[in-house]
Amino acid sequence: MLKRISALILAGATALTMAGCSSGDDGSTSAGGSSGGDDKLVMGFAQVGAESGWRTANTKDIQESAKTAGVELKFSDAQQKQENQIKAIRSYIQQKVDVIAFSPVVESGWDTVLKEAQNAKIPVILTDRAVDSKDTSLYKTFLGSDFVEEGKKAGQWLVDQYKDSKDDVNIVQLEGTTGSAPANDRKSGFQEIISADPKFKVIASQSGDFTRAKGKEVMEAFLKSNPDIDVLYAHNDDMGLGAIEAIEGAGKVPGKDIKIITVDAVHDGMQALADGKINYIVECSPLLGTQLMDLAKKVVKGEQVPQRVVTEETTFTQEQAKEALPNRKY
Ligand code: GYE
Repeated sequence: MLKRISALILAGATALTMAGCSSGDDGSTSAGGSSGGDDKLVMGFAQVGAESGWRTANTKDIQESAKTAGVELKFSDAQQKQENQIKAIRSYIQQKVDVIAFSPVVESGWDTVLKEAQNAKIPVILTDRAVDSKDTSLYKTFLGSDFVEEGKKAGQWLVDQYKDSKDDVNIVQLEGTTGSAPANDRKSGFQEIISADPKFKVIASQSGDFTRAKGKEVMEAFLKSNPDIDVLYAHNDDMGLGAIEAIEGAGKVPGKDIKIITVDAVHDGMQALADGKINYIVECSPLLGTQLMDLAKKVVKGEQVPQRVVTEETTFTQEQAKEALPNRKY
């Protein structure tokens, strides 16, 4: 208990440092609450932000899983800015947490801060998104989806849909955050599959930063400059949902005049799929919390863990979405 109180004081003292790297109130919070927490494992988690339904579900799951696992969680929200995440990680190093987990907003530029964590002997777990550091000893493991595979699944659905058509298929793409692993990989996986047939043409592709507002804005611009769009591929549900508003605003019918493929399968996306406004969703599960807590405990004990833990996920058609919706957790 004493240790817990002093940890709280320490958290309070470092809140000042944290204030510079987050929106303020969510700079550093503690979850946990199980009794007898003398030797409680302390995790510092540097989240990307709150840009999408996926992220909200992921944050909730991590916070709940920490509680269940008796892990004290220090949580920060970087508002999609790498410099904020770096500050949060440095603050966790100063606080001497037992383990640092984070979901890197972009892939590049992490070597220095990861080296600092390594020098301080604090193990790091990558959650959800990858880094492109050559030195893989800078982190213990990477838990998350295979984004290239997700892009391939999206491409394969399209190839199957248009297998009997000889006409060109004009595709517009709403990319995720520039430089992020899911944007890079979902784009390349998709491209790899559709490039087998030259009738598939990506006529416009731009970042919508994984948000609904940006998805809408960019889709409006696409619609203005391209009168003949057959397909929208959005790297997440939120951008797809924003784009649906733009399509309806332009007097077209989403899901019919323009076929829509998205990634994630969060509740609002699944609802739009069941309603016929989206045609296909590739699932990306945000429920990483339980596995993350297990890995953290092992890593802190010095046990061996696999270098890569890939999340299991599926795909949904409109019919499958209707069936799955009532039991969907997020
Ligand atoms: O698909 C998107 C979110 O990194 C897998 O980030 C995650 C992505 C997710 O903003 O909705």
